[in-house]
Amino acid sequence: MYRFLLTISSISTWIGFSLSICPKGGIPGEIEGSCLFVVKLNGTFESAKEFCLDYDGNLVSIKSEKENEKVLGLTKVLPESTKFIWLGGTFNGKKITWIDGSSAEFSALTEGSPSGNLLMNLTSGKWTTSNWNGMFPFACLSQPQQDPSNQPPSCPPYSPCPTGWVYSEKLKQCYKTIFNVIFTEADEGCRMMNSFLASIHSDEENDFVNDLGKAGIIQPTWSQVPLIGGKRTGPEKTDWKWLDGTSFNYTKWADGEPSNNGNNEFCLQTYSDLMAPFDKSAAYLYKWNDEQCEIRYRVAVCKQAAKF
Ligand SMILES: [Ca+2]
Repeated sequence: MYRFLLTISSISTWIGFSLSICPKGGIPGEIEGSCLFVVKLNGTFESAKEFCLDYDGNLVSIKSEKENEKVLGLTKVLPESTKFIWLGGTFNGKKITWIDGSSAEFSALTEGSPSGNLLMNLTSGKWTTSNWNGMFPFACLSQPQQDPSNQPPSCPPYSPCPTGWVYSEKLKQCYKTIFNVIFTEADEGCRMMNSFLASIHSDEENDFVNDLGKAGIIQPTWSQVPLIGGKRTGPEKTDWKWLDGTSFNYTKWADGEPSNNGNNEFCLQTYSDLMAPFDKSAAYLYKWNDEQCEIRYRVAVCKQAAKF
């Protein structure tokens, strides 16, 4: 779907009509060609900002009551327990500044709010502020694609990966870590970025993904080591698939795994760090464990093919 939209986008800019990169669930923004969408991942203000940049956009700015209603409407896809989302502005105690440079004539900020980054209260639609590094879902506003005829001559793309992704030249793949996710959020988050939770096909790739996902400390519990893109399809040890559809032709199971404890271990993680529950034994390091999908993982690794 995403690739399809990109293709439409390049053709339509060529014929002088603009269309932005708009993930599933996105709706047109106020400016023609812009796209407004809500991201279900929990992120800090900074990581949310970075996520929107990948879409050639910013955390959303709100210029009218109508836009405020639009954003609030989009948040209906979020779990009911979600109380706030990040908006793309900061309040210094006197005035709001939007990241994208929009004018701050409209405001729904609750009176008496302290300085901090803007959050929308999903019960009231009013805004509040946060000056601590909380994790919340967020809304992005991507910009219309520029008409190439108005642009200076372009250089060839300098990176085989989108901004914020890590490139492996040997593997010809791009990788990105996302944080604080259960499986469904991670799966959806990767897909929104035109990728999948990572599959692993060689010792080299296994090392790369583990290096990327490690915290560098002895981990006290399973939720702290990375979630990757394997999914159990049945009760047998060999009943596994990769979400990206590639062949499950390489495995790196830790001793006694996959154990399918309680017949409820349908997801796959890799011990990127030493694990305190195993007496810190290095025998498990960089090896895999089947685990429950509902655990909130500290980190998950997404993967997509490099552009060149
Ligand atoms: Ca297990």
